[in-house]
Amino acid sequence: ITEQRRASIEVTQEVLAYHITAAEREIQALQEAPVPSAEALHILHFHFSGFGLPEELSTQATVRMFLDLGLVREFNIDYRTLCQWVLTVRRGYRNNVPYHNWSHALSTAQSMFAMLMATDELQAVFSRLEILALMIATLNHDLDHRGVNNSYIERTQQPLAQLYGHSSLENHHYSLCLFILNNTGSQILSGLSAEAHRAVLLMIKRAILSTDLTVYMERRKEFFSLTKKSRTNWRSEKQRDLLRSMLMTASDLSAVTKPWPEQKRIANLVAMEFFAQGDKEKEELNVKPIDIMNRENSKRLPYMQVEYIDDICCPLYKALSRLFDACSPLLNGCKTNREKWLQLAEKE
Ligand code: 5BB
Ligand code: ZN
Repeated sequence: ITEQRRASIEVTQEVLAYHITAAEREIQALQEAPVPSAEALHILHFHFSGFGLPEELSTQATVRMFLDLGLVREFNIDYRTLCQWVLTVRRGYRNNVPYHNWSHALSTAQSMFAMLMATDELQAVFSRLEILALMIATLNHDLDHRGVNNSYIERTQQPLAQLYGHSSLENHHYSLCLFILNNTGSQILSGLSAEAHRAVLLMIKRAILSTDLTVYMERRKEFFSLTKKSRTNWRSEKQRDLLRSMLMTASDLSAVTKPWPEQKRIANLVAMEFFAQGDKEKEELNVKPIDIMNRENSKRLPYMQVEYIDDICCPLYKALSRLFDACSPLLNGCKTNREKWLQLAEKE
């Protein structure tokens, strides 16, 4: 072994040790920080926005949700383990993706939290274990998103597509979620019995896979008919599973329910991500991207949002509001934004 090689190994070890210490310090800082109340963090409101929230506060807000839902107590979650788990999940998102990043994950989890806290009925429908599954699922549901959709991954024959065949991304998000839960130091489920552990993982998997919009479009018919005919029986596991998946989508798409400035900001991030994929398709695949991903259509964004709201978002928030009156602010926000987009579309 040469002197030069030995020196290079030493440098590598130093760099590694530095990173381990930095991560360690961050865990410790979160563990020792007093966590602001839900009121102080504004996470009980449907119009919450994480925009401009420092990263430390975003992780503290996550810890606060687990505390206030009684999950830490109920499942004997070790506090330091929870801190490491949250920080690892945060790091599992890519900062260079405009929309599908940690901020979207936090926003999705917060929407779920706000719905659960706003309605005693929802808390009565679900067991603590189901609530634990929903919170873990929302926070993890887009882990390692690359800013391109399933269709792009399939068409470019990436390993992910070959691995799963369908819902490639969502399967990947779940697989990473499981990896973090099994990782030494972040095993927040270690206090559960083997049976509860198995049950919660299955619910998390089903919840994350249900965030594929094509799955939502398929399953929502049954949900809408349930809500219209008042045929709900929440003792049925099949119906609760359906409700959990609809709540996942309602949380996932909640940007559309936010006050107008936030909705406009988010829609622009979504457009940025769509157009970047369109650019790649032009360059790498030599194909004309579909309308929503084609930069040449950027003028039609307001019109596309109206369609998106009418076809995908509004029906869901309408159905949810029929079941749970406390969710109607989501529907109202959605309707207000529709009017704003329509005004813009008509100006064109
Ligand atoms: C949505 C379903 N998609 C398969 C085809 C396009 N449609 S859409 O026509 O309803 C549509 C939705 C068109 C344009 C859109 O945004 C233009 C900026 C949107 C849209 N989708 N607008 C949003 O504000 C948001 Br949030 C979303 C959801 C984006 C996440 C969906 C990512 C799925 C990747 C597979
Ligand atoms: Zn999402």
